[in-house]
Order: sequence, then C-alpha cells, then structure tokens
Amino acid sequence: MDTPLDYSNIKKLKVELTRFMMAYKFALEEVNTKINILQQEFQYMHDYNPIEHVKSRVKSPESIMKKVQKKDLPFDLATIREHIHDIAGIRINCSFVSDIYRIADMLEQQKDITVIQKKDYIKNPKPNGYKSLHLIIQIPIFMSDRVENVFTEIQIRTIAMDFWASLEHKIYYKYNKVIPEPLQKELKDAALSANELDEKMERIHKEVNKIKAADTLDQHRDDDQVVFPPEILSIIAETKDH
Ligand code: 0O2
Repeated sequence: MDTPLDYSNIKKLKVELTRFMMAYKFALEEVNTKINILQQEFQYMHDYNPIEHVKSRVKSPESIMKKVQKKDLPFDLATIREHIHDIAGIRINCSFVSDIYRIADMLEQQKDITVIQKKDYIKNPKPNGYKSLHLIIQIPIFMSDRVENVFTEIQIRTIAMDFWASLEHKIYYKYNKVIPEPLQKELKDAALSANELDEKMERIHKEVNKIKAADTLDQHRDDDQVVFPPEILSIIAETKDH
C-alpha cells in the first residue's frame, strides 16, 4: 500500500523553493535598475550610450540541478545558495571594449555591491578564443523578514564577442561538448577577426570623438565672443572719431 503524502511538508517545500528562486529574481531587478540608471545618466551627461543591450535570466531548475551534479554538491538549498553563483545572470553588451571596463568600474564602485570574483577573459582570452569580462557580485535584497546577500553573475562583452560566444555555445552543444579540430580552428580565427573588428571600431570611435571635441571647443569660442548690435558698434565708432 502507498504511504499517504504529507501535504504539509510538500507545501513547506514549495514555499521554500519559491522564496529561493524569488531572491534571484529580485537580485536581477536590483542590478537591472542600477544598469538602467547608469545608462540614462551617462546618456544625459556625455550624450552617448555605452550599453547596446542587456539580457538577464534566472537559471532554470534543470540547469541548476545539472550544475549541482557537475560540481558534485549535495542537493540542499543552503549549499546551492553558497556554491552556485550564476543562478541570477546578467549579460551586458557594450559598443566598445573601453566601455566594458567603464561599466564594470561604475558597478564595482557602488557601495552595496560586493565583488566576489572578477575574471578578465578579455586581457586573458580562453584558449578557444572566448572573450568577456565576468563579475560575480553579491547584492543585498531586503525582504519582509530578512536581508539576503544574493550572488549574481554579470558578463560584460562587446557585440562582436557576444556574437562569437553565442555561435560557439551552439556549436559546443551541437557536438556534445567535443568540437571537431577543424571547426575549433575556424572558431579561433573568427575570434581573432572579431577582435580586429573591435579594435578597428574603437579606433574610429576615438577619432570621431576627437573631431567632436574640437568642434565643441570651436563652438564654445564662438559663443564666448561678445557680439554687439550694429547700433552700439556705430556709437563706439563715433566716439572714437571725436
Ligand atoms: P551556460 O550554459 O552559459 O550557463 P562555474 O561553472 O560558472 O562555477 P566557470 O565555468 O569556471 O565556473 O566560470 P566561467 O569561466 O566564469 O564561465 C561562466 C560562464 O561564462 C559560462 O557559464 C558561460 O556562459 C560563459 N563561458 C565561459 N567560457 C565560455 C566559452 O568558452 N564559450 C562560451 N560560449 N561561453 C563561455 P556555464 O554555466 O558554463 O554555461
């Protein structure tokens, strides 16, 4: 005979799991708000937006389970909370490499953000060609009865780096994590081309900025010149003649 289900325990587990997942959703909302503020303020102050777009997701329960198994962790919420740091994940796509570091610095300086880990795969790309800046941060979430410091992974990369990573990710899973050698080489070449494009675009961007700055200076010079109305000028000329 089947043992009767303990509904009160199931209900408790459901509440616990929902609260567990909610914390990550709130963490994403907090970080997204921060990014949104930086984006808007930067646009206003510098007339330029360093962020192309932002994507965020809470890892699915299936992917969390896979990671628990991969890391050989016991399946309890406290352990998962402590050891899996990318349940809340945000990806920021920037226009230029310099913007990546600028955004990372602006986030790192915020008092309520604690940077736990920083991996710079831009300065030190992975052997396959992968480039991106990864931050693992903790951010406090204020709930009705407690404050939780929630781990969040932030990946910051250019559009070219993102394009490459998405394709590589697809190929990686298509070949069941063993990419054939010739394709690996092609991907490495593509990563180098993406890098060249990033460098070229940044150079052009800097040149355009220089021209813009020079134009603004000229504009200011013109604005600084006091322009007298012709009537005043003729009075001045008359006074000089006498
Ligand atoms: P998914 O499917 O994107 O979630 P961790 O396993 O996170 O504790 P790890 O792998 O050392 O530790 O962290 P790392 O190197 O910072 O990588 C974290 C994430 O960066 C990965 O998550 C990928 O999203 C991305 N990433 C890292 N290396 C590569 C790469 O070579 N190619 C691509 N396309 N993405 C990469 P997951 O959980 O591994 O995968």
